[in-house]
Amino acid sequence: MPQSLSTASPRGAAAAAPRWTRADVEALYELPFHELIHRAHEVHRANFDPGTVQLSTLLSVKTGGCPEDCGYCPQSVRYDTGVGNQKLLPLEEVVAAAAAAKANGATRFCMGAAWRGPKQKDLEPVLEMIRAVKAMGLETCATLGLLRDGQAEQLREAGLDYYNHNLDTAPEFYGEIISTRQYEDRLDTLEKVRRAGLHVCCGGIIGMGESRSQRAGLIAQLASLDPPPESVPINHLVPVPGTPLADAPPLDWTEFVRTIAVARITMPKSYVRLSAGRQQMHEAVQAFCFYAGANSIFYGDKLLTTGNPEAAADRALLAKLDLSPLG
Ligand code: SAM
Ligand code: DTB
Ligand code: SF4
Repeated sequence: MPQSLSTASPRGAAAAAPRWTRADVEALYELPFHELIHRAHEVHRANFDPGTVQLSTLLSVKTGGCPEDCGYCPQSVRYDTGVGNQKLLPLEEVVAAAAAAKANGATRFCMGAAWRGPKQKDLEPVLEMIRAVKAMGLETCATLGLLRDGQAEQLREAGLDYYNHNLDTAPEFYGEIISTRQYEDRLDTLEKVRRAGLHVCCGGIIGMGESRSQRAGLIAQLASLDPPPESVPINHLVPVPGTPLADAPPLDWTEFVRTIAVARITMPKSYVRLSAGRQQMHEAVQAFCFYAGANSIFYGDKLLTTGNPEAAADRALLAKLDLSPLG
């Protein structure tokens, strides 16, 4: 067993910026299932209150009509998914949704737009939304695609706390899922976000037909960002009819739980979000994910265009598991 596995720390743990190689991460995946989630839970307890889960509510402020060709995404203009091309939501609707999210117990409000990236004229009204949501006492998050120079700074000045921008999969699998942009473009935006002083929310999608080694490649990339993202959304593919990944091969649930555990061990101080795909996931699997170190969820009956468990059902699930929302 490599040295790194006996201590649940990466090679060169004494160095300022630990790096996880793909081989290190693959070795974690290979551990016996219960050994892996036991280790992940220990790391979780050493870094977080294991009885607390952070709640983020999503709102799609600009839905559909996206020129990109991401093979998983119902919002691409290239796929016939029944998602139309809608205009940017008016500020009042966003404020009303944020107020409802806050009243329901969410602490963070995430605004998503189906853009390759915002033009300056697109950004202005989103800055207004961020100012308004921030003034309500919520943490703010936005996911708007690739950013140009200066845009991350404008978002920060408007009161944005987190920018979500996912690497989605391993570098060598990326080209099989998306052709309209490169992995490097995503890394470049993440760098801009970090330099502007925003918190980084960056994760990926599991279950797109990638191999275990490619799942490990994604986690190694995320864990090697310097510093690692504060928030790591692990999405289970929601297969949407009309998208190229509608018939992706099913993923065994243990592989998803392993991914959560591996994310927890390699990014011990990050919030690991059990993200898309919970509506299709048995509660028992979600419970395993929480035990393995997931400590954040999307909360509210909709993700961007697809469903999510009802808020009341999630409150009941958390209560059954004696988990409390982060206040
Ligand atoms: N357009 C922006 C972008 O691509 O960064 C922001 C919105 S985009 C919908 C945000 C993320 O949603 C994607 O990076 C992907 O991880 C996730 N996502 C989209 N469709 C999904 C699906 N069918 N299942 C799981 N996750 C999905
Ligand atoms: C993330 O990692 N997952 C969220 C959020 N960031 C923006 C989006 C999930 C989208 C699932 C498909 C849909 O609802 O359209
Ligand atoms: Fe567009 Fe984002 Fe969907 Fe890709 S994931 S098609 S960039 S909305």
